[in-house]
Order: sequence, then structure tokens, then C-alpha cells
Amino acid sequence: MESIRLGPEAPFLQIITGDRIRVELQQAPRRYYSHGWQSWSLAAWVDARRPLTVQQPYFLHPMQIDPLWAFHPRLHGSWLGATEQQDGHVVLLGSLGLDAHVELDGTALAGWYEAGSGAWLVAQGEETAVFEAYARELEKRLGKGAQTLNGGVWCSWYSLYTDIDEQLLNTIFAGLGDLPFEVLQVDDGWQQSIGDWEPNQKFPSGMEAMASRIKATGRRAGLWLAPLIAVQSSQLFRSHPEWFLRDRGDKLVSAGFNWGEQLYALDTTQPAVQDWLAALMRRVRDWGYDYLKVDFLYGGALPGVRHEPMPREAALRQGLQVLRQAMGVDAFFLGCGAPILPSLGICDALRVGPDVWSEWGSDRDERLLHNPAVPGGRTAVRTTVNRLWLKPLVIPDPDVVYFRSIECALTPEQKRLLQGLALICGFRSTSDPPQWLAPDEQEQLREFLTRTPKVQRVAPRRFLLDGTELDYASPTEVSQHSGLWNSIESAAFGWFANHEWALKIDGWMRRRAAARRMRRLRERL
Ligand code: 9PG
Repeated sequence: MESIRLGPEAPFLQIITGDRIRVELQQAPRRYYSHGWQSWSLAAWVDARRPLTVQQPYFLHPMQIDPLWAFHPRLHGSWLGATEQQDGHVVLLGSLGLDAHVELDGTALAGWYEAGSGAWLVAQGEETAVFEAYARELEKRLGKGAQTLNGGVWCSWYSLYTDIDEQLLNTIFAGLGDLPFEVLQVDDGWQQSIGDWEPNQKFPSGMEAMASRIKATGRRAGLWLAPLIAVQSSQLFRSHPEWFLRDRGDKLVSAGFNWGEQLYALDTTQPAVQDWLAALMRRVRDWGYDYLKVDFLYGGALPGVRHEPMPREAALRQGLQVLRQAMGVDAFFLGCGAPILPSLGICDALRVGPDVWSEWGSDRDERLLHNPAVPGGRTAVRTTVNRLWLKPLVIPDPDVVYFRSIECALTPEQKRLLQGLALICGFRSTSDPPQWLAPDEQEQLREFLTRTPKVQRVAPRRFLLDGTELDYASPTEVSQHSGLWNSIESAAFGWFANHEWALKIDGWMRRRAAARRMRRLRERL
């Protein structure tokens, strides 16, 4: 165990190697920076005096946070942690290798590697400066993304969800006219099943024809895939159950629950799995897609017994390298649902927050389930702003922004915060079909896609965009609810939410509401 005692707030920077490290602080900190494992996990500054309540439902843990450390009793995070001291200066402890964790233990930051040992950065100083120093050291060891993106991305998810079909997409793409979108990306809904990456009956002309039509407009064709997981009912799972990750008791490891089904994760250390993954990437490239949104990547790093024993994030990184090599260096690789550090140097862009939604936030999810990973404008903004320090290493994807006022409950100010954040990130994307936009909203979209504003960071969470202020101080806060009544309500609601049937009912209700909404919206296309 390496131990170091920090002096008064003079700037300090040191790299230390060890399996465990302890950084003794001068006094008790005010706030702690808790950094979640993957894209959708919370990253935020929280009150250093109390641990965060464990988010619910529990059986979604594999899909939303690092399931291995979900019930850790102290404030903690993946790879790094930081404290804000009483006078405002920040102390950061961050691993420079994978499979590492940091916690706040009284008046010390403690770090450990899950397996073996590695390097750590200890930095003290002003917040932006210490995070910049960490990013610089990470780049030396993990590298950074190579591809750039000039225009915007149109993504089908946040308007049509899985209700896409060939004809609908053709209508929308035709309506985009000369809007400067560089990429038209087909999201979830084209495939036969999660695991069976062939077009379903809603795409009778096939995926190659779809890519050709996109490319004929002078744009890049984008496609969504989740290659490291599969649903129980897929052909892939039924024909190759031996390819999937199991625990020491030979039980299949849960990769969460979505699409109304149990998810399982591929063991990416098996040669046959690697061959299958490489062939899949080559197939979608052959179809004509060179912008790939590769989702649910956490599946490659879940705890389990692997064919080739190695730390779980090392296994994921190896899997990501297989994907990258097969898709080629010229493809744009957007990682999503991805553990952050293992993706650096391989992905060009990375989703750095949970999904947005056409609403700002949900009381039920925030206050009763303590779940900061659920879709919402506010949850997406919070974690994305708190991960802007990753920008030198990878293009941060803050998720799509909204211009539409139909079927959207976001206020003009909330839309402005989302749009501003996209410009700060340098990743501009929307799902609004132009047919749903009023003339002034279409103009706002065009301006958003063509603008290259001057961005000034005047405080860690406050920016000037061409002189206009964007203040993210309030949306990035975490309310740690307390009180007896809230605990009772939360316990009762949590009890329901932790049953698979509750999620099935919730899913069924959501799908019904979505179907009704789709009927209304289709009339506008
Ligand atoms: C398609 C979607 C979109 C979206 C992705 C991802 O924590 N969760 O339960 C959870 C489920 C799905 C999800 C995000 C979080 O959405 O982020 O952009 O591509 O898949 O199914």
C-alpha cells in the first residue's frame, strides 16, 4: 500500500505505482466527485458527508452501473475520485490503468486495482486544471480518438424509437433536403433480434439498399448495433449458449433486462466469438455503413469466468480492438453504454451520459428510485457536463437535442441548455423529423447545424457561447433526498420496482403510450 499525505493547497502532481494507494487529505472535504462506470452511470459532485442511496431497480444494475460495486458502502467511483476541499481546491486520485476504483474513506481518498497493480495520478489544484492533467496522462497510456465529424447526425431513436421502417425513414430522409447533416443514422428497430443482426420484415429492400439511398444524398450512412449482448430468444443465443458469459457456478451472467427480455453477454475472449464479431463488423461495412453506434458495450466487461482469464475491462478492451480492427480505421466508432476508460483510444466518440428524453426529469426515478441513469434531459445534461474533461481524448456525445414542440415537454430554456451543451461538446445530433418542425424551428435547426460558436469556459460548469451565458450549475446538482416520509415512499415503490413483473407492466404501458403517440405522429409525415 502506497500512502501519501498532502500539504496545504499548493498545486501538486505525482504519479505513483501500486495495487493500493491512500491519499490523506488536510481536512474533511466538502464534496466528492463520484464517477460512474459506463456512459449511462452518474458522474457528479455530491455531498461528501453521506453515501449515495443505492439506485433501484436492482436487477437493472448490470445495465446501468458497475454491478460488482453497486452496494459498496462508501462514496466511490470507477478509476477516479476527487474531493473539493473547504477552500474550493480539488484533489484528484485517478488510475492510469483499467479495472481500478477510488473511494472516499473519511479524510482520505483510497484507490485499488481489482487485479494486479498499476499507475495512479495524484493531483491537487484548481478543478479544471487537475482534470486536464488527468486527461493528459490517460492520453499517454490509452491514446485518443482519431476521426472527426464536421456536420450533424440525424438519429432515428428519439422520435420513432423501434417503430422505424424503410418507408418512414425514406420519407424523413427526403424531407431533410439540404440540411447539413453529415450522417443519417438508423437506430434500434431494423434488426431481427438483439443478437441476430439481419434486417427484419420492415426493411424488405435490405440494409444495403438503405445505405445506398443515404449515400446518394452525399451523406454517411450510420447504423446502431449492440454486438456484445443478446436476448434469450435470439437465434444466436439458442444456437451458441456456450459463447455467453457465466459465473463460477456455471450460471449465465445477467447483462440486464430490456426489450421485455433477459439480456446475456458474449465472452469476447473466445476465439469463435471474436471471429463472429469481426465478421459482423465487416458485414455492416460491406452494406455501406461507416458510422457505427455500437451500444451496450458494458456487456464485454461484466464480472464472470472467461475462456481466457484476464481482468474484465482488459477483456472488453481486447473485444473493442477486435471490433475496431474489423470495421477499419476509416469508420466512425461511436461507443455507447460503454465503460469509459477501456474505450479511450479506440472509440472516436463516446456517449458520456444517460439518454435524453422529451421531458426534463421524473420525480419517480429521481426521488423514489434514486436512479440517475434513466432517460431525461436533466440526467443527460448532469452527467455529460461532469464528463467534459474527457474532450481531449474522445468526442463527448451528449445525446440528441430537440427543436420540436409537438410531443415534447421541454421548455425553451431546457432545449437551449441541451443545444448549447451539444455545441460545447462538438457533437450535434437530433432525431426531430423536419416534417414535425414549425418553420421557425426548422430555422433553429439549420442555424444549430451550421454554427461554429466561440466557446469560453468561465467556470467549471458555466460557459459563454458567442458571449451568451449557459449555466449548468443547477442541473448538474444531485439532490440527496432524506426524511422519514421519503424513505417510506421510496422503500414501498422500490419494492414494486424490483420485481420483473413490475418492469414488464411498466414496459407494456410505455409501449401502449408510444404506439398511440406514433399513430398521431405518423399522420404528420
Ligand atoms: C436503443 C437505445 C438507443 C439509445 C441508447 C440505448 O439503462 N437503461 O435501461 C437503458 C436502456 C436503453 C438505453 C439506455 C439506457 O438506450 O442509449 O440511444 O440507441 O439504446 O435501444
